[in-house]
Amino acid sequence: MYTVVTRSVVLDLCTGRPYHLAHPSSSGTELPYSKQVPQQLRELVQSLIGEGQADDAVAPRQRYTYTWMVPERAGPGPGDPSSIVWMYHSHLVEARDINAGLIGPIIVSARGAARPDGTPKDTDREFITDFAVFDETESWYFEANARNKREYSPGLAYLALSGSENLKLTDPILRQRYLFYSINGLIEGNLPMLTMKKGERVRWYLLSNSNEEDVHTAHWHGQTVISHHMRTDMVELGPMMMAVADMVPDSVGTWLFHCHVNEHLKNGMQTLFTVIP
Ligand SMILES: [Cu+2]
Repeated sequence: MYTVVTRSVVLDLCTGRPYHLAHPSSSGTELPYSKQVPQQLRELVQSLIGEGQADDAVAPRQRYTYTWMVPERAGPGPGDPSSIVWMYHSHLVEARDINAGLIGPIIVSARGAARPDGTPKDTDREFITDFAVFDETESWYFEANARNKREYSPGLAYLALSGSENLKLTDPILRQRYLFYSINGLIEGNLPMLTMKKGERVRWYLLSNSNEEDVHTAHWHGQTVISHHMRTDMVELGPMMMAVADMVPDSVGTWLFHCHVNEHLKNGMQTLFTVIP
């Protein structure tokens, strides 16, 4: 009785590195896809990370459309809302790929529950928010930027040349300077205003990233939601978690939406949303 549709995501690599996309589970069986790669790329990936994921990769400056098959078991379960969220991300070297920014959502609606454009019929508006502590010292681009003396101090460039993965162990204070407490990659309320009308059926899809600091409590001011069959204004997210929350906003105004972990809020994991009459 649930959705069997095909969703696709285009990976258009403008970087000098190979990546691939996959579902968060190690097996990828919840949202399977199939892909074959050319021999030359297979050899490149094998040289980087071994045999296991060679077929998943996309070569630098190549474009590939991943198509996921969506079996019934990947659709909303009994008692779920009419649509749920999965996550895709690169995992050639998972921590570094994700901290370079390759992560995103896939929304699956129940069979018959979606409009032609894929949006669920029983909602008026959807928002996707990724609560992420990006660790720039884990990004592939940290060393490159340091080498080019862009954005970083000469001292940091020297450290980066010795291997950025060591920073976490050798200089946690320095690493802390390059943690970004973001929502959808933006900090300190720089997300474009999330705007909705009073009385609309608003569905929120929430994600989190995978660093050890990615333990979040998403909190809406001024409204309540239903999530996990509970009336609340908070949704708990552990590393790489996904959640859905339904809101019918009833308080007109501009409100704060933020992580309630003090250190995260203080460092910018907050944004605004507006409810118009
Ligand atoms: Cu948080």
